Amino acid sequence: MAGWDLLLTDARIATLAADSPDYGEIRDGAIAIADGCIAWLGPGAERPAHKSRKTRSLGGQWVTPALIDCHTHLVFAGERSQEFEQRLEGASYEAIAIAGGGILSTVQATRAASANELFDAGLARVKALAAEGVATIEIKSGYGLDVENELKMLEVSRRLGESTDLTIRTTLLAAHTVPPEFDGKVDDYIDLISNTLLPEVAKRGLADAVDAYCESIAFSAPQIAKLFRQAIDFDLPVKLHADQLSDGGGAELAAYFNALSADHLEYTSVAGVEAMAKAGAVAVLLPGAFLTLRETQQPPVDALRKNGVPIAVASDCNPGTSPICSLRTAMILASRLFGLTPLECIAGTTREAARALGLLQDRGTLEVGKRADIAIWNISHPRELAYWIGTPQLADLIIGGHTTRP
Ligand code: DI6
Ligand code: FE
Repeated sequence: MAGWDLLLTDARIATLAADSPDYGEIRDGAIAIADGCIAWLGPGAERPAHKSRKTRSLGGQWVTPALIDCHTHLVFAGERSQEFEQRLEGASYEAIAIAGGGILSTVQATRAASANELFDAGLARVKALAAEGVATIEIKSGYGLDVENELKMLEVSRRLGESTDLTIRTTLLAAHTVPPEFDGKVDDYIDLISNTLLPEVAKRGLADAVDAYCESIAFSAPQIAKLFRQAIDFDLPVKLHADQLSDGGGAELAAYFNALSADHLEYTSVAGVEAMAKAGAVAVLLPGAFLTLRETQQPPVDALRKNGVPIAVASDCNPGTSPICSLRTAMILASRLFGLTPLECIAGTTREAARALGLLQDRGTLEVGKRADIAIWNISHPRELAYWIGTPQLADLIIGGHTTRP
């Protein structure tokens, strides 16, 4: 055997492994890393005698799986503080969208921006997330809304993955809203996405999944079903913005297509939750959007728990409904606004977020064989990660076995 590359000793490990109780704590633990993966992990006293090129004592610091932000729209140009102000003066998100503002104003800015401008703006946001311990980020398109600009957004997202140590997963969200060119011709737009854009995206390997916005101000269930059938033909998994502003049967639609996740879910019914449970879809809760839209309708957290639906938490970083480039803030808000326990918040940004991206087999928990994506914290218990507001607690971030200083 070639030996280990790095050995972490004297660690308090929260493995978050699904079959461990609570945080999966290992006291006085050690983690051995080889070829970017966890080669051994357990109580230090049981560690096999094995050579390691480097050894680092953590002096009792806590480690968790690196965090995963499984729902963001962080590649965009411009900002929407004016719309934020309008909403506080009484206008609703839907009314602003219908009047041509909302998502469409970001579409205008994003179309006008060069790939390099979008890259620079995206990189700053990726770095902000990494500074809090995030090593994997999902980024959606959806502010281009034509072939050229959706491809531009996805290419920029791929470049962010190639230019940083982080893993970036990309999602085609061309069905985010109807572009002005297709006003009154929604079915034609769905055809363009399904028959022209999607095949090109699949051919060039630019997306890892396909998403859509199921809402009265966006797309109907039959329109999305048409797109999802095509996605599945191209072997792309689907996910859905579901029941955010009204119960449009989004959870049921996502379940029908075996979606990786259904996201938002404020208005989802118990029947929708049951359908998700049967399909094994993850519920991605987005408290940043709930807070910013000053929503009062709570997602059905108790029904999700009762039915055993896995719950993930994400930032939804976007300029309209969640101008929050901080996964720690999303965890904190999920505890305060939705009543998630600290353990649910942490599992929701590690294990369940990995599950929501279809990546649980190689990340999201600290277990032998998984990627060595490890966050080292200055805390006395992991529950503090959902407790302190505005307190940086990351000591170090190891990605693929290497220390990364974002
Ligand atoms: N729901 C959201 O919260 C974001 N997209 C979506 O479908 C909002 C995107 C935006 O307003 O720019
Ligand atoms: Fe979103």
